[in-house]
This record gives sequence, structure tokens and C-alpha cells, in this order.
Amino acid sequence: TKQPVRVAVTGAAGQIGYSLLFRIASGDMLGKDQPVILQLLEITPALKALNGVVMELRDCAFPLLADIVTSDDPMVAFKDADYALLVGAMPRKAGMERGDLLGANGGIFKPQGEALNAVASRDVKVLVVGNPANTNALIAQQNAPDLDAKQFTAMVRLDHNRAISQLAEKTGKPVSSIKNLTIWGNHSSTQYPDLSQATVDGQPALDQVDRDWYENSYISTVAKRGAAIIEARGLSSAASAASAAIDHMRDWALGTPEGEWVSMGIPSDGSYGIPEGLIYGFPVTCKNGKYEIVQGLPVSDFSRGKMDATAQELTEERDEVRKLGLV
Ligand code: NAX
Repeated sequence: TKQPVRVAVTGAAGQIGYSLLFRIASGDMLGKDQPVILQLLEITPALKALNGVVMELRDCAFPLLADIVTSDDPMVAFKDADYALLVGAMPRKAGMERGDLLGANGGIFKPQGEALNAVASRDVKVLVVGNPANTNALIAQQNAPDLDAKQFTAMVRLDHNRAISQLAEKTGKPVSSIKNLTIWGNHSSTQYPDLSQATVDGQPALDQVDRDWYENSYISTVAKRGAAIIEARGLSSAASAASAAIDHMRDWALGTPEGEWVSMGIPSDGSYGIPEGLIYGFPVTCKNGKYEIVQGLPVSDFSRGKMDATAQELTEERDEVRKLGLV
């Protein structure tokens, strides 16, 4: 039997945590043969609620759940962590400017980056879910100089899964028949859900839907899905966000299926003309615990415009956190 690995989760008493922790502990993320130790971080006032979640985790009697650690100190929660899912963040409040939001999150992700740098496993895989996820990932990464920049990723997988589901619904085909769509850029309204390479049952997706629907309805429906969930549920996406986090980490750790790719927010190496260093959604394949950008895909003028617009937004966010001294 395998040795347990350490999985740190921040914001563990929150909505996403309430779904995510149970999926990790049941083996959905790292496999049904991989025991896990959960290392849960919360702010001090939420530790009581977190303890209630821990009680429920224990009550599930998950065979793979080897131990649970809780703390309000990132130096404890990230100690020797092999995986870190950074979910807790400062939400945008009414009237908040982007600079205020980025500054408030800098107060969370800078110390967390420093703590990961100091105490996490040298091979830790970090996924940032808490918004603004791409730039929060950049802040954590830039404050962890002893770790490889590629160890820091941001979640665009929920957008990717939403894009699959919307296309499945439109074409009347099962989600499993859809391959190789890409979410380029920021997890925000500027994201570009790209169907140009996607297939449905092995046939080009764009031959099966009309161009006007794709350009004028599909892209904005995917990008605005989060707002539609809030409108319907009165709360933001939680179980679907947790499921996407599971998918992201599972594929990164265990690999993507042959001939298929997924979307991950990762540091740009300049591929596809995206400014180096931005944490940007790319098409990737994963193998042996490493991801690689899918190279050589054709980029139409339409795609180019969308890819550059979302890169521009991320560049502005980076400029803003530079001004604040966070990176
Ligand atoms: P909740 O407000 O339910 O939970 C967040 C938890 O984080 C709270 O329990 C809070 O006490 C904790 N927290 C705050 N600061 C912390 C810190 N410094 N250290 C540790 N814990 C801290 O939010 P939830 O619905 O779970 O969403 C969490 C984050 O995910 C939000 O930022 C949200 O915007 C983001 N999302 C990102 C998505 C993505 O696709 N990347 C989609 C879903 C979600 O909207």
C-alpha cells in the first residue's frame, strides 16, 4: 500500500471546501489507492465551523483518510504539503475597485506563498481557486522564489467543464463525446472558450453549430455562467467548482488521456504570443506529474483578438499588483 500524501486546503470551512474535502478524502482526486492526510487552513473565527466539518469527515469513515490537521497558521497547514489547493480568498464587495480587491487578496496570497516557500514539499503542486484566481496564483508564486514557477497554477477547469456542458446541450451529444476545447486566459468575463479545435464524436464542433451562436451566444454564456448560478441559487458555484478542482489536480497528478487536452491556468512561457510569466489558461497535456502546453494549434484572427484581450486584462492585473509591491 502507498504512503499517505499531504493535501493542504485553504478556506476549508467554506462552501467549496464542504464539497471538495469529501471528494479528496474518498479518493476522487489522487486515486482509490492513495491515502491522504488533509491539512486544513482557516481564519481563526472559522475554526469552530471547520471543526464541525472535520467531525463529518471522520463520520464518513473514509478508508483513504489517514489523518486531518487543522490550523489558522499557513506554516502549519502547508508543512510538507504535496498538494495545496488555495480556495480561501477575499470576495469582491460592492463598490470595490480592482486595485482594492487585488490588494486585499495580496494580504492572503503573499504570506501563503512565503509559507509554501518555507515549509511545503519541494515538489508541491499548487492550485489557486480563490478569485481573482490567476493573479492570486501569480502573487503566491512570486513570493515563493525557491519553488519552480511551474508549480503554481490557477483554475480555469470550471470554465472548461461549463464549455463542454453547453456544447453537449446544444448538439444533443453526451459530454464524453466532446474533446479538445480550450479556455484561454483569465478566469473572468474576458476568458475565451475556443471551439476552433474542438470535436464532437470526432467531427469538428464548429461544423455542428452555427457561427453566430458560437460567437454571440456560446462564449458569453460560458463566461457568465458563474453569475447565472448566483442568480438561480443565491450562492456562488460550489460543488461544480470543487469538482473542477478535483479534475484539475487529478489530471495534473495522474495524467490526461492519450490524444486529449484540458485547460489549466499556468505561467506563460511566451507560447502563442502570450506575455511570459502571466498565469494564463492554455491547452495542456499532463504526464508523470508534469504539464505541457499543446503547441502548433492554428490561431484565427477571431481567436487572436480574444486571446490578446484576456492577456491584456491579466497584464493590467499584474501591473496593479506590482504597484502594490505584491510581486
Ligand atoms: P466561502 O466564502 O464559502 O469560503 C471561503 C472560506 O475561506 C471561508 O470559510 C473563509 O473563512 C476562508 N478564508 C478567508 N481568508 C482566508 C485565509 N487567509 N486563509 C484561510 N482561509 C481563509 O467561499 P467559496 O464559495 O468556498 O469560494 C471560495 C473562492 O473560490 C472565492 O474566492 C470564489 O470567488 C472562488 N471561486 C473560484 C472559481 C474558479 O473557477 N476559479 C469558481 C468558484 C468560486 O467562485
